[in-house]
Amino acid sequence: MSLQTKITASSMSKALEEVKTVLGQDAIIVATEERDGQITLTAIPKENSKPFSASPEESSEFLYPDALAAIKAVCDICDAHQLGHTFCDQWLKELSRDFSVMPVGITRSLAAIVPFCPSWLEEVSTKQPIILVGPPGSGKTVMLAKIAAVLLSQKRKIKVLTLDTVKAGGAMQLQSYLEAMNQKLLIGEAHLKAVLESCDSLENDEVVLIDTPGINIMNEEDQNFLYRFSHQVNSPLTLVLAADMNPMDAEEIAKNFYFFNTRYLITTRMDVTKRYGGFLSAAKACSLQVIAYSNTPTIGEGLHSLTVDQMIGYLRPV
Ligand SMILES: Nc1nc2c(ncn2[C@@H]2O[C@H](COP(=O)(O)OP(=O)(O)OP(=O)(O)O)[C@@H](O)[C@H]2O)c(=O)[nH]1
Ligand SMILES: [Mg+2]
Repeated sequence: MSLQTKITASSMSKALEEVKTVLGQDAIIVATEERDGQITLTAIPKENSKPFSASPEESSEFLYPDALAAIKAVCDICDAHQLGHTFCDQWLKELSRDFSVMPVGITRSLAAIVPFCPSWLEEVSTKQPIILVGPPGSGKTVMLAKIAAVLLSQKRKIKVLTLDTVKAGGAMQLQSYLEAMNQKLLIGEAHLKAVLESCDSLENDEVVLIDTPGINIMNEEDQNFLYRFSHQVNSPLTLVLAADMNPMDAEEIAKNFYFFNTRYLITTRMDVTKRYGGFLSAAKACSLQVIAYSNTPTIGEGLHSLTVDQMIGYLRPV
């Protein structure tokens, strides 16, 4: 039986509202269509989406002598990092599956509710462009330059496009980072089609990188841009979120981006906060794969993959 529902409305925001009313706040858009000024969204309820899985090795550092000590550790972490009740309840529920073996570890259960994908950058394929999206000022452009630097250091070739012709100096910012790496920058939507088409014929080691303007998801014009853009690129997008966002805002923003085929998450500014509830809540709410983090504005350093063990290390109180 198909659980897909089609909703048609005269604008994107009306269609989204209707989808949320009919299928709930967490509904997932699987297809979009625009015809005669009408928007049709095909959506499914959250529980029918495929979850990502992860089963990391348990680090001996994060083992607790018994179930009670492990429960206390998880509750303390959730408290310290402003991870809400839903997050905490789901983590504890998952943790309870590990109570039959002593000592009790807490990493497997975290990885079961937040998908970590630390090998992403090594495995990134020529066929799939890296497309960074996110709210204004979240660190997209600096992150794109960091990814470019890492790929070049791995002797891979890059093709870089920015669509940020909105912010004064937006393209120039990226251009100056790329000039330091002796790389060209393509600027503007006029190049998008050709760049996307080239993905099929690129050599194995070449990767397409696309930077986008800051998107305020509360703004209808920005929503329309994201709708058109995600439709045109037809590849999963990567959300860049600052780690110092509060968890409720981060989750709401992630849910809105998820509607538009956003499937990966990079967090920036890990150096300016000690509370990491924001991006973890966002990742869990939409099963976004956490692929990397940044902890400095300096381009040549501070792009790291993130394993679940490292995450627990960050979360545990010193
Ligand atoms: N401390 C710190 N600052 C960062 C980090 N990443 C980015 N920044 C700073 O955050 C600010 C915004 O970074 P950008 O890369 O320009 O952000 P953006 O998302 O491209 O911004 P818009 O294009 O305006 O939407 C800049 O001052 C960066 O230097 C980080 O990991 N740590
Ligand atoms: Mg930018």
